[in-house]
Amino acid sequence: MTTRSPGDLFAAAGEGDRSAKARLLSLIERGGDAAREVGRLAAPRAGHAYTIGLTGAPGAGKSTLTSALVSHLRSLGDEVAVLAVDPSSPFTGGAILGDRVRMQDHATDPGVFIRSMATRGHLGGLSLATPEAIRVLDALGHRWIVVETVGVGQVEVEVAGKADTTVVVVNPGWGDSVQAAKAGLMEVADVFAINKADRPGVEDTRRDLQQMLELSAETAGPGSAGWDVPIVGTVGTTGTGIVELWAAITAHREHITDAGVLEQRRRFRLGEELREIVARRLEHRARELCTEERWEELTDGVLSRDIDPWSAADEMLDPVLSFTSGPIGADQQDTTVSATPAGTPAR
Ligand SMILES: Nc1nc2c(ncn2[C@@H]2O[C@H](COP(=O)(O)OP(=O)(O)OP(=O)(O)O)[C@@H](O)[C@H]2O)c(=O)[nH]1
Ligand SMILES: [Mg+2]
Repeated sequence: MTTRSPGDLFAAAGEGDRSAKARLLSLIERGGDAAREVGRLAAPRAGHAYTIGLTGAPGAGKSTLTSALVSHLRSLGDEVAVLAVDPSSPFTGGAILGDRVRMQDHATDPGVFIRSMATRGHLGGLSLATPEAIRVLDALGHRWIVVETVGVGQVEVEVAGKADTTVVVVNPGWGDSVQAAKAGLMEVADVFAINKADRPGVEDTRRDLQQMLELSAETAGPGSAGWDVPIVGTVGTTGTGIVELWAAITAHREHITDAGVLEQRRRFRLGEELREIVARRLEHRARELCTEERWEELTDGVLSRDIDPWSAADEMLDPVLSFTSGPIGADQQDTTVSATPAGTPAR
């Protein structure tokens, strides 16, 4: 395999080379210096895409619904990228089998880009790789990016909640909405899809969701102000309800755009991402500078109560922190650097 630099890959992908695009996402998946280089190239070009997250229990019909949404968007003449985040499977270097089957209809459509992503072993994992992959797709000109994540596990739900509009997919039947609530999906839902609405129990599920939404509205955070979460019945396999689902998504988009919530959400998300990068890099550096034996010794010390966790952490961090040269930013107002490189249009 020829090794092209991230810069070359970006140029090629920008001209429609799909293998270059796939390669960029592989670099993100793998992490490390190359991923960082890709991230640096993507950031100034990104900021124009709208992300739609689909999440829910395994088998709820997320991929089927995604495929139906893609068909709908294509019928409107729009292009779309799909990122299927798969936390459990090992590296696949492309589509996982189930999605390949369900997304088959779109496989040869140049207006659709589909990619599965697994991040086992990646430092920072899903929570850092997903926004990075989205930024790459955004930088390459995709305006609609659909992200499918399975809604189990704290990290997965967090990732799911980071889309601009998050659709939570449930199924009819007793208990499914309760499961969704337990998984923390009530908090991230901007739209509910009761998929498999060809089965009985849709109205019961709608009522359950409605009740839970009313309860959680009392504790809802800012971002949700004035938005009544719509509940749409869908049959992913036939496309029934897809027009309504898309209408609910675009209504939410308009609502948060008009209310200024979109910018607020994006800033919050970036703040979280930055915090995570700083934490990961600190840990990484601390592990480089503190010997493995000392790290283990301190861990044993905490176990035997010879040292408390805070003092142990201080010692682990000491070689990192002793390099600091004083507070950053406090006395540097005059030298503030613009975050926008020359030649990049303001967003
Ligand atoms: N009856 C019925 N079956 C559906 C519907 N939507 C999806 N299915 C079926 O449900 C099964 C799971 O669908 P997927 O789209 O793979 O579900 P998923 O949520 O992406 O699953 P994972 O990615 O494995 O978590 C498939 O056999 C689909 O054909 C629907 O509206 N009605
Ligand atoms: Mg799926």
